[in-house]
Amino acid sequence: MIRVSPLLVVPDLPQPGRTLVMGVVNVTPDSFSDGGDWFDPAVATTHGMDLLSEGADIIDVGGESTRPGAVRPEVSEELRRVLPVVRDLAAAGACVSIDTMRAAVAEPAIAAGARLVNDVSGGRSDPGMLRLVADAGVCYVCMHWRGHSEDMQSKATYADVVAEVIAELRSQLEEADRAGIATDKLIIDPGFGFAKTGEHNWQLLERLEEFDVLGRPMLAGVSRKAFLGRLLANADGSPRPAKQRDDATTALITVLALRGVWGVRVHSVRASRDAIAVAQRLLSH
Ligand code: PMM
Repeated sequence: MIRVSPLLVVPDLPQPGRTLVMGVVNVTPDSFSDGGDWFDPAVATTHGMDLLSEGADIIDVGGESTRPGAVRPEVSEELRRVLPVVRDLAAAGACVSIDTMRAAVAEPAIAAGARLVNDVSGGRSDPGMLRLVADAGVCYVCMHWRGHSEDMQSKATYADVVAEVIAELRSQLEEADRAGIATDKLIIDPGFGFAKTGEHNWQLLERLEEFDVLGRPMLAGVSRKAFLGRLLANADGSPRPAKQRDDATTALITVLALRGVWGVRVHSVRASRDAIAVAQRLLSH
């Protein structure tokens, strides 16, 4: 049987008593799997409401693509994309997370109702981010990160990926602590696909329980990622297109839920909830 970590909880965020589901709303023209689908803020808000009705516990709103090679938008453009969506979803009662590396985006998003800052740089991109989160008193996803998308894959070199990601996350958590973020507001994320090859991602998944040493709940973002596309490659070697990776994503969500992961960040909410229900049933005895 798969080893199961205890299900940790984060005060101020939903506590459904199972792995929680964070539904992705990318208000971007260029995200790798759904770029352009929800680029209009009104369409993005409707999509967020649909994900809520499918059972999402948190809606993660982002306005910057982090696909390898992506060019960063201006701050004003990122704000234009995300703020109306955060405001309208929060006003409708959703628990909203803002996916940004910029304090200048996180601050107005928090004012508009976001309760969680999802910073894929884990405080390494914007020197003002950790202090802002500490002062606002909101929860914070601290993801393992080695650099911006344009050249992050050149940094995917490790002797032992699991040990190094844990060590680097530990120092990012220490910086968050020094900035004044309360420990119980911190969530870790190994950063699947960020400065990692497919093989690195599989090793992290195989040895996920080693992250228990950090003592914090884990969010995992594996949905539709390229390592699944390569696993499911066609006979000619071409990777499976992103939108046809949802079944494999769901299989992996079952494994993550059995391991007691705190939350999963996914595009397909209903399927993930079903996978988690299966895992919950197996874990209940
Ligand atoms: N991956 C993406 C964006 N944001 N946030 C967290 N915490 N973890 C992730 O793995 C993560 C993220 C990229 O995926 P997308 O383009 O489908 O949003």
